[in-house]
This record gives sequence, structure tokens and C-alpha cells, in this order.
Amino acid sequence: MHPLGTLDELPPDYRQALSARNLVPLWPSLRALLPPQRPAQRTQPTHWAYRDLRPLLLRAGELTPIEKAERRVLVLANPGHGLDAMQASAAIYLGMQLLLPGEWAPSHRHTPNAVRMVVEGTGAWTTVDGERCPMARGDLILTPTGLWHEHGHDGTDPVVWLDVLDLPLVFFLEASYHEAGARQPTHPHHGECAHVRAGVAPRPLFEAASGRHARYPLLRYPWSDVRAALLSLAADQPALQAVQVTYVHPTRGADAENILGLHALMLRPGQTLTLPARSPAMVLHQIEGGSQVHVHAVAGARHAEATYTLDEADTCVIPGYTPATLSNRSPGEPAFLFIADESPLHRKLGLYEVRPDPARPELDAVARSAP
Ligand code: 1HN
Repeated sequence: MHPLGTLDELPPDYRQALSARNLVPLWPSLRALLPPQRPAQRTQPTHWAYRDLRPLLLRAGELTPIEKAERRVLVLANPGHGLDAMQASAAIYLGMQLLLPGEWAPSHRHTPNAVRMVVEGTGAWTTVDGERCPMARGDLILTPTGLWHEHGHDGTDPVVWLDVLDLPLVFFLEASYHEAGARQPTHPHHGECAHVRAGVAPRPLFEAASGRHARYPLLRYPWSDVRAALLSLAADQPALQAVQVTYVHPTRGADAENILGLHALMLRPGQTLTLPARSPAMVLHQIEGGSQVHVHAVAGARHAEATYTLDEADTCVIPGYTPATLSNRSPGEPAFLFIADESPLHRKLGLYEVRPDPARPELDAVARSAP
């Protein structure tokens, strides 16, 4: 390939004349913008152990009252992006939030979409658009763009949850802002009561054409239901490799939120599962059991291979375009993982790719059947 011209090859007076008119030559930067075969990724494989994080989060509870924090969060920042960027990946923000008994995190709404994965404790609740959602371990609660939300805690012990937002993307788009509000009145109806079984859905006489209930009929996905769905799928299809479900809109079947994808994966006792290289980055969070995660080395990638031992409530990030092998460390019990990824975003933008590894033809089937 012919080497492209560099900036220093251009005469200083020419460069100055360009700069003075807000003009920039493309060719010295072209290869950096479009590297060969795979993108230049800042996202590094990164692991956050809950054992390390928890005492620091509890200490934040002593150091900073909720009134001075509004949201008491330690951000899980990917060092590849620089800690100040507060990004887990290009599009994903992750934070661990602590709410102590009696505290209240006031109502607001904002343009980024959020979800909460409850990690520890009972007695807390999130009110989303007037629906009071109790928080219990493993529950997933949606806070989609534009919906009012606030958190409160009537229990006796600290409650911790993982916040997952598309904030880095929305911020990059210069579309990130919030609005503060008053305490929300709550109503007695719950989406999870109206949508108790897949296959049947409420059928109103006059269908709501728009509004939150059409767009987001289900806000809380209780872990007990998702866990039961995974166990049932595993029992029904003993040969199925990836015992995985996606959190979906209950009537449309589309992704539950617009930008980030949300999934739960069960590893059978002793199972090892290799996920093919896919363009979106993904976050793994251990809900139950223990796993080992091996992030493969890839030719041309900036990151090295990495191996993590995931204990309960641990979280890690796997960069896009990178295969990973997950193993359940227990020979007797299933392991359950929550997965958040950038796949709806990549699909909507037409960027979604799966790259079967020619050295591992057995992955081909997985690649083609991946959602
Ligand atoms: C937010 O609104 C919450 O409502 C948590 O609990 C974390 C991080 C960035 C921007 C908004 C919450 C957030 C956030």
C-alpha cells in the first residue's frame, strides 16, 4: 500500500493558511480514522470485583450524605477511555449506586436511557412514571429516556444496584440533559402484573397509539421470573449451547430499550461457552454463581488477552470485535449472568457484525444463531 503523506511534509505557510480558515488535510489522518480490518478501540477488558468495590461504596455512604450527592454512585470507569471519561465502553456507562435506609434520591428525568440491576439489599424502590417498582436482587428495572424516576428506601440495610446507561453516546451526540421534578404520585398498576405470561398480552378496546404505556408497558422484570425462564429453556432444550434470554418489549418482542441490549445467560453446571467476536462491546454481571471469563487476544487489537474470575456481583467489560470464553466454575450449580451490550445500537446503525473465527469452525453455528 502506498504510504500516505504526513503533516510535516506540507510547508508551514500552507498549514497555517489552512488552520486560519478552519481547514484540515484529510490524508495525514486517514489511516487513523479508518484503520485496516478492525477499529482502533479504546475499550479495554476490565473487571470490577464487588468485594473491592463494596467497602468503598459503603464509605461513600459515611462521607457524603444523599443530599450532597443526589445519586451516590461510584462509576465503573474503563481505564482505556481515561477514568475522567467515566465510560465502560464507547456507548455504555456503568455505576454502582448506594441508597441507605430512609434516604430518598429525588425525582428527575433525562435524555439518556437507564436500567438498574439490583445487586444487594431489600426495602428500596424506584418510582418510574408513577409506577413504584420494588427492588430485589437480580431484578431489572427500566428507566427509559424522558421518564420521571426517583429512589427511596424503607428497609433496614444498605441497598446497592448497578446503573447501566447509554450516557456516553447521548453525551457525544450533545443530547444529554436532565430536568428536576417534584415527588411523583404513584398509581397501583404494575406492568409486570398486566404482563404475567409470554404469548398473551392485555388487549384494550381502544389501543393506546402512543404514550409511555404503548412504548414501555413493562418497567420491572423480576429476577424470579427471568431465572425460571432460563431454567425452563435449559430443561426443554438440553442440546442448546447458549441458554440465553433477551429482555424484550412484552408485546412487540423488540429490545426493551432503544440503544442498549439487555440479556440474561445461564451457564449449565460445568459448561464452557465461547461467544464469537461481535462488533458491540458487552458488560457481564454475575447475578448468581461463579464464572471464569477469558477475553481472547485478537490480531491487531490494542488489548491483550485477559482472564477474570467472576464472583457474585462482579462486573466486567469485553470490547467489541473480540471473542470471549465463559465457564461456569461450579460442576453442580448453574451460573447466571446479566449482559448489557451495544447490539440494538449497532443493528439500528447497520454496523452489527459477527466474525466467525476460521480457526474455530465449531463457532460458526453460534455466530449464525446469535440474536
Ligand atoms: C441517574 O439519573 C441515576 O437516576 C443514576 O439513579 C446514575 C448517571 C448519570 C446520569 C444520570 C439515577 C446516573 C444518572
